[in-house]
Amino acid sequence: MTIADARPTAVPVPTQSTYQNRVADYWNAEENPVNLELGKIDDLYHHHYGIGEADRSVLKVADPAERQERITAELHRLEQAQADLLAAHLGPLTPTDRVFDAGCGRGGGSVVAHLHYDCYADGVTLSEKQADFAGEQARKRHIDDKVRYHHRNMLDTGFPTGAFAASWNNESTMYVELELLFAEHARLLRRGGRYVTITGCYNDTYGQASREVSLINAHYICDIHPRSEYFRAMAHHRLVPVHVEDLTAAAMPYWELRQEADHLVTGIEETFLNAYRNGSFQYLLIVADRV
Ligand code: SAH
Ligand code: GPP
Ligand code: MG
Repeated sequence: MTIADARPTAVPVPTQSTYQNRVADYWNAEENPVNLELGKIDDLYHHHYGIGEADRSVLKVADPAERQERITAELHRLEQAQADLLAAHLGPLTPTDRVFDAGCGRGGGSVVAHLHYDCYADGVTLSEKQADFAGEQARKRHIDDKVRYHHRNMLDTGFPTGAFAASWNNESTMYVELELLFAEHARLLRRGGRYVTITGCYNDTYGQASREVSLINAHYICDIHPRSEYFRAMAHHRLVPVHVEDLTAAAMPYWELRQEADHLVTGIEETFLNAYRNGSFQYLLIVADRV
């Protein structure tokens, strides 16, 4: 047989990869109190971590029920601060502008952006359950004319080219190949549009991914990228950084408080703290212009 005869067997390419199916299963099943109890406070449901100094006096509240409630509220305040920081970097925007929330979770980030700018927002998630939940939240707030959620792949959204004034990934870049991700953001953003990400990356200064980074990957079924890959892939896709901030120190108080929240811990807290402390992992904000 010659090479010319060796025809490949025709295997149909699935529209969603095996990996993406598994990610969707995770988010369809996810019901951690650390996410639902915090979200219930003001119906802003986040799937990201928090930043800023924590008020640790909540740990000293004598009544156990009140203590739990105060810790929950404090963690939510820190997560909200992270969402507000990201939203602040999207602007300025006008009420006719449209923004894209890539990997939107239960939808909190799009609501926050809408509250900041009164803009249109489109959130996409691989989880049908999350998209339904987020859509219901928008209906309850009577903002469903401007804030919409879609069960879609952020790498292949089907949205019109150049239609978006801003877009972001809040802790969702570690589920995709960055070259494919930034190609889609660059396509969707108009020239002069703004891209923002807050994400965890591994620190190339310390070589390859540490054991802690691997544990985090296994816990969430994700694949944390090295810091260098962000800038390389952005440069390939006309995304030029205007602001980069290492949020690692600002992220630690959240984890230190969460570690002591017996009613909310998931078991990953110590790993995050070790990863930050040993320098192998960083919490990063990147703001870029679509040129
Ligand atoms: N940005 C949100 C949620 C982060 S959790 C927040 O800050 O609250 C990660 C999210 O990424 C999940 O909703 C998951 O469904 C989504 N996700 C992962 N891979 C995706 C893909 N390829 N397309 C769309 N969403 C994806
Ligand atoms: C989502 O938060 C977690 C991720 C998107 C994956 C990992 C993020 C990194 C920065 C590495 P969550 O709020 O659903 O997580 P938890 O249930 O632990 O609060
Ligand atoms: Mg959470």
